[in-house]
This record gives sequence, C-alpha cells and structure tokens, in this order.
Amino acid sequence: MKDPIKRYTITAALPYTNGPVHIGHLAGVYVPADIYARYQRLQGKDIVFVCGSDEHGVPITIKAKKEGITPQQVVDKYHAIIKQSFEDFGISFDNYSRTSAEIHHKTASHFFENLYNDNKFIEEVTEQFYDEAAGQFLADRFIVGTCPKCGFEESYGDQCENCGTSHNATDLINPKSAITGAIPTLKETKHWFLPLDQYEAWLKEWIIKGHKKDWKTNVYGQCKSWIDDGLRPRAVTRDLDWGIPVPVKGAEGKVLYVWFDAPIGYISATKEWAIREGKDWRPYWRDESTKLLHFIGKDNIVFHCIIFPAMLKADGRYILPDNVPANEFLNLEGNKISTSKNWAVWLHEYLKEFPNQQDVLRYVLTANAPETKDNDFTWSDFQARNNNELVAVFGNFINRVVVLTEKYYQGVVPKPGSLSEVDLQVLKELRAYPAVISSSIERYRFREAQMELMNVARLGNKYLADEEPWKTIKTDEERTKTVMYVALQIASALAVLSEPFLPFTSDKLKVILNIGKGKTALKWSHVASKKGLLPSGHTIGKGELLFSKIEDEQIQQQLDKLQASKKANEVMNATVTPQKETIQFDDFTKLDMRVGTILEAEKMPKAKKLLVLKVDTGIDVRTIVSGIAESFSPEEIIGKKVTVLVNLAPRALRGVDSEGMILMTETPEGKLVFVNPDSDSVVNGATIN
Ligand code: B3M
Ligand code: ZN
Repeated sequence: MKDPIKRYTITAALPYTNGPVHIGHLAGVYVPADIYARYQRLQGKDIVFVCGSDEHGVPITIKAKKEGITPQQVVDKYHAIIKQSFEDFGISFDNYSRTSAEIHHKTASHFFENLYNDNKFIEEVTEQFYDEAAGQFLADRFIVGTCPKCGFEESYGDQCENCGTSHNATDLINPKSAITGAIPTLKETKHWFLPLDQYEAWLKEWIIKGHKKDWKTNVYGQCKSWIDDGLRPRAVTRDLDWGIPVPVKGAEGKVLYVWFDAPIGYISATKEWAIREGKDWRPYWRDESTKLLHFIGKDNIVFHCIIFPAMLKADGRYILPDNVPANEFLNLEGNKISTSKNWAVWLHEYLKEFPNQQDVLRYVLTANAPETKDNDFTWSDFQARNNNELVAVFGNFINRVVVLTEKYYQGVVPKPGSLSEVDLQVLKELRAYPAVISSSIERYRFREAQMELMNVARLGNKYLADEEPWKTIKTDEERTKTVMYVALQIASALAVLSEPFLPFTSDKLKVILNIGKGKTALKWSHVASKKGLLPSGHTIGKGELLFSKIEDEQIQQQLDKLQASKKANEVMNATVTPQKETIQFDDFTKLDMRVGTILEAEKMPKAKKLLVLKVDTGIDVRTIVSGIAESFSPEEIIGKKVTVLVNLAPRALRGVDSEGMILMTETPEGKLVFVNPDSDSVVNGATIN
C-alpha cells in the first residue's frame, strides 16, 4: 500500500517570551518534538518543523511592569535568548518565528476577519472584571481567584494552573485583581465569542467517536472530560493594550486573546519559512495528506485539542491535528519547576556551564521524559546517566572499536573471514533495530526508543567482551578481523540511529568513522539491509572521546546554585508583620535611643536564652539582660556597637536588674542580628525590637 501521508507539519508550543527556556520545557516539548522531526527528516520525509516566540498576552505585560520596561523590550530580550539557546542546543526548527512579526499580525488578523465575515462569532456586551484603581479591565492573568472546579485559590482568569481547567474569568470564586489586589467591579464591555457549544457535537464525533483513541490516554481523557462537562462560548478578544488589534469597527482598544493568536503563529511561521524556501505553505496546512502534529505540555491540551481545532473547523479550509502528544510535567529535585521562584535549570545557563554537552542533557531528559506521568530531574541522576550509560556503555564501545582498528589495521576496516553463528546472530539483531526504534518513535514513545538505541551499544559491548579481539589477535588473526569488522558495523549503525536523539554525538561519530554526511550519508534503512554498512578497505578517521565523566564538583555546584535560589526565595517570601497602630511624633520623642558599646558579656546561669551585658551607653556603663544567647556567643559580641533604648523602665530578670534594651532584628532564617540595615542578611519589613 502506498503511504497516504505525503508530508508532516510538526509544531512545538510557542514559549511565552517572559523568561528563558528551562529543562521542563525541553523535556515536555522541544526534545521529543526534535527527535520526531529529525527522525522523519532522516526517513527522507517532507517535513516542516516550526515554532516561535509567543509574545502577546498578560504574562508579558506583567513582566514588563515588574522590570520597569516596555512589553516590546521584554519580548526582544527573551526572544533573543530563547532563539539562540534552541539553536545552540540543536533543536532543528525549520523556522523559529515570533508573534510580533508583521506576517503573524497579518495572518492572525485575516483569520479573525474571515471568521467575522462568515458570522462565526457571537458579538456580545457582557460584564467583565474591572480594576477601578488601575483603570483597566482584568483579563486572564490579571485576575486571580478560587478555581470553581478544584478549589485552588490562585487560579488565573482563563485557566487554573492546578487542574488545567480553562474557564471564563467571571467563573472564579473570590476574584481579586493581580495588579492592585483590589476586589474588582463589573463593567460592561463588548467582545467576540467563539460559540464552542456549537462545535460540541462535531468535537464529540471527531475526538470521542473518531479515531482519537490512539491519542495518549492523558490527552484523550482530558478532552473527553471537557466535552462531557459541556462547552460554552469563549471570548476571543480582550480589553488590553498589548496584542494584535481586533480588526473590526467598534473594537478600538481591544486585542485578540493570546490563545486565539498564538496557535495561528504555527501557520505564520510556516508561511515565513515557505517564503524563504520558495515553497507554497498551503499544502502543509490544507492538504488532507499532511500529518499535522502538535507537541505541547499538558497545560496546553484544551487549547490544541478543542479551541484551535474549533477555530480551524470554523474557517473550514484547514486540516486538523492527527495527534497531540502532550507530556506531563518534569519536576526538579522534588519540587515543581518555577520561573518566578528561579527553581529551574535554565537552558542558556546549562549551555554555558556544560559546554559541548548538549547531548548529555538531551539524553537525560529523554531517559526521564514525563511521558505518562510527572517525573523528577535530579543532578545525581544526570551524573549517573552520563557516567554509567553514555560514558561507560556508548562511549566505551566506540572507543574500543576505534582504538583497536587503529592499532591492528591502521584505521582500515578489515576483510572478514567466515562468519560464526554468533556473528550472524549479532548482525541479525542489529538489522532489527531500525524497525524497533522506528515503531517506538512513531508511537511517540521516545524513552523506549532511546533505550533501544542504547541496547545497540550494549549489544556491541557484549560482543566485544565475549569475542575478546584483544586476546585473539595473538592467536587467530583471521578471527580478529572478522570480529572487528562486525564491531565496526555496529559502530556505524550507532552513528545513524543516534542522530534523532544525540545529534552532536552522531555528527562526531560520523567524522570518527569517516562516513559522509549529506547525500553520501548512511541511511536508517541501510542499517536494516544485509549489505553491510562499512565496507572492508574503508579508512576511518581519527579517534576522539564522545563523552567525558562528570565530576562530583560540577554536580555540587549545580546543587549549591539551587540552594541559593531557595534561600533567596525564603528571603523574598519572609512574612512581614503587619504595621502597628499609628503613633504621634510626641510618642516617638519619648523614646531615648543611644549608640552604645558592649564591654562585657556572659551567660546567665540556667537560662538558655539570656546574656548579661555591660554596655557603655555614653551616659554610663550599665547592665542589660538580653535574650540573644541562642544567636550569639558572649565572645563574639564584646566590643560591638549597638543601638540601646536607654529610658526603658528597669526590670529584674532572674534577679538581675536590666536597665535598657538592645535593638535587634531577625533574618528570614530566624537568627537574631543587631540592627544594621546595611546588612545583606536582613530584609525589608523586618521588625526592630
Ligand atoms: N505560550 C503557553 C506556554 O508557554 C503558550 C503556548 C502557546 S502554543 C500556541 O505554556
Ligand atoms: Zn482548578
């Protein structure tokens, strides 16, 4: 049967341009998408693999406010970082665009106009949340409240991050403005709604009754539950000043909802690529023989499986996704990855700190990919997988083959003698791998696929260990030639099969084995053929280490870095005591505070917390009993300058008269310190007493 699929349109979620990309994004979306795209390209398929920066929406404006710059400056900054880091990491997009590009503004505007002219929207004046103090409507992330579905108290206006439900802002319980914290009022405003309810029957047919049972269970399950809950019209416009203007009369000051414009970004990115390549973009989006795939994280499922398909259907000229292989989330060292809490491994930082080790991260993220459930990334696992798998299995096999070929045959592939049972068996197993790996990739099981790739290296290692060419070389030259010939076939199979997973390694290995790139390159299908991959007489190139051991210090540095973010967060989130009742100036002048020096300090017998101090107040030298013994040893404070409240009525503590008080404050970790706002260890709002 002829393959009915003529081309592939592969999209990867457009990252919000309010921060750099981290390992959670990579594991969930970009690494699997890249494996898939590279694999199909290797099969000679006609593919386009697109992505771009998602530059509209409230998250960008919130970030701009926080940093005191314009939204455009925010997106320019992060677009540059993200684009470069994807490139350096080897994510092989055919085009990485951005939604602020003119071509996208035009494409999204036209998309809206077409639906508008076709009467596909409901135009309605409704009451929306409004922040009187900020003087603006509160769309999406500008409003937080309790999720009506799961009770999570920090749900956004358009989506709950806890349960993933997408809702209308007015569904929130106890809504609050994210800008001022105020309780919003309701104000009338006109918007355009996509009547999802009208697409419910069709979506049921397409997803539930249709062939979508081959979607991953998490994806199918989420879709089914939304459809079963009943779909309601969704506003696709917003009262905001950052975004694509709504292209109709009477919509001044309104923009397209970011989730309306962003998925259209896939189409714009394809157009931009087509123009550059002198191709026609249309078949990639409109021809039924195109397989459209969206790689996303689980929080984006509703938008890619329900809302965007409904938009495409409403237009009527587009194909629909064949699959949406969404992943679950990756955690980091047991905690949820968080951009705002800086609990992340940032791609651009990784690339600097682990130069030329892109494949190590790709490998670990795939080996641990959150394909069916949330997973955890730990630095110790990263180290172990590198040292015990990449170095000890893959690297070791290649190294042995190359070194021995150099040593015995000056780098020339020897002519094999007659093949033994074992040789035939090993070569047969080797020929089966392309189909095995393909089948896993085609079913979006990338962990499994990569495991099979490693089994090829394991097969090679075992073969060498069993056949021991380093021993036979002394007794049987013929046998040694055969063994090395077979081992070299396995090595070249690895160069080909590793390309989707470990592209940098694959390239290096091709150079080491001197097997051409481009037209003369070995193909996936060659590995399955009986002809053999590397002919005798072929001269291989120079050996080079593929992987190197990662030392404990490097791992410790990463752990320390995370620890530092945790600390910084604690400081930021330290609870601030509410302000006390207002006092008058007269009240203040009653306090007599002086600078003093601690002359003597000793522990109060039988009192864990108390130190008895002798303090020179400038007025006199007096005794002050202070509850600081758990934070200071007597020796370390002798000679210290402190602030003393000198006119506090004396009182007896454990029989000692205390004549005043030393002013103290506390660090977020609960350690007492003398008042010194210059110190880095104290935070704003720390009380002095
Ligand atoms: N920017 C959401 C995200 O980064 C969003 C994806 C858009 S895909 C069209 O999670
Ligand atoms: Zn929820």
